[in-house]
Amino acid sequence: MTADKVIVYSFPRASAIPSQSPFVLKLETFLRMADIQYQCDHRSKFSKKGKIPWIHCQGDAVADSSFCVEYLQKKFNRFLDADLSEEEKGISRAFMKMMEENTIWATIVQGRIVENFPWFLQAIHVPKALHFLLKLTLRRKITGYMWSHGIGRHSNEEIHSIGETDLHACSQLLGKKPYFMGDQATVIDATMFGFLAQLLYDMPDHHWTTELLVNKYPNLSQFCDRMKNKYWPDWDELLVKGKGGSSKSDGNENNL
Ligand SMILES: N[C@@H](CCC(=O)N[C@@H](CS)C(=O)NCC(=O)O)C(=O)O
Repeated sequence: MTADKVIVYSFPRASAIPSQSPFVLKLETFLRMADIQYQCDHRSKFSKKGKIPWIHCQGDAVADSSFCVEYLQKKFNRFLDADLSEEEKGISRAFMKMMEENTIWATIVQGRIVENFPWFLQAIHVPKALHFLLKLTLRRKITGYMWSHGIGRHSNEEIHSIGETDLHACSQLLGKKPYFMGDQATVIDATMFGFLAQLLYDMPDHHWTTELLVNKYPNLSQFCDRMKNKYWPDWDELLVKGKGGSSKSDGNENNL
């Protein structure tokens, strides 16, 4: 790996989407939008805070995707939100945090881990022999997070309605615009893509969230396709074919 490149620590690539972590997909999308060179380390190395993603850049280690985006904007002088008004910045902030702290649990985590754990294990290519163990460890840990958050205390129907209400709000905010804040892509678009793309491209078959995006909120699915085509021309090449995610590093991914 080259020392002057940003290194993104992440999970192995997956077969339906370059990263099944919405936070990694958000960060990589931001790097591509800002035209910053980066390389991924897919060995599932967690940050000191115990989370993925995190980055190394010119001797600095930065953990948390939002702190990474903040740091990178300053470091490379690429302020994607520079033309937004203070009101637009406030709206962006609120929607990004809704997605990262609320919608994620009601849609991605509920849909993959709580309701379809066997599908999830298959999607991350875990051998069958380990399924029971992971149900006792990983699934239990994540349902514990949901309990502590509070959302895990609701019924499945209530959780779905929270997710749908959030997605409705996203669809309303986007409206007919190409990007969430207008004609130019800004930081909120990286975040929205990181999360909505999970729902559109990598959920169990006919999942209610995918159906919502395709049938009820087509502006959101068109947004995902637009972002994917513009910033991820190498999307298909990065997908893992066959068994097992790629654990090698891949570089120059943002050479568009
Ligand atoms: N706020 C963090 C959230 C990152 C996050 O939750 N990552 C998950 C993977 S998608 C993780 O590392 N989970 C491990 C754990 O919570 O134990 C960010 O924006 O980077």
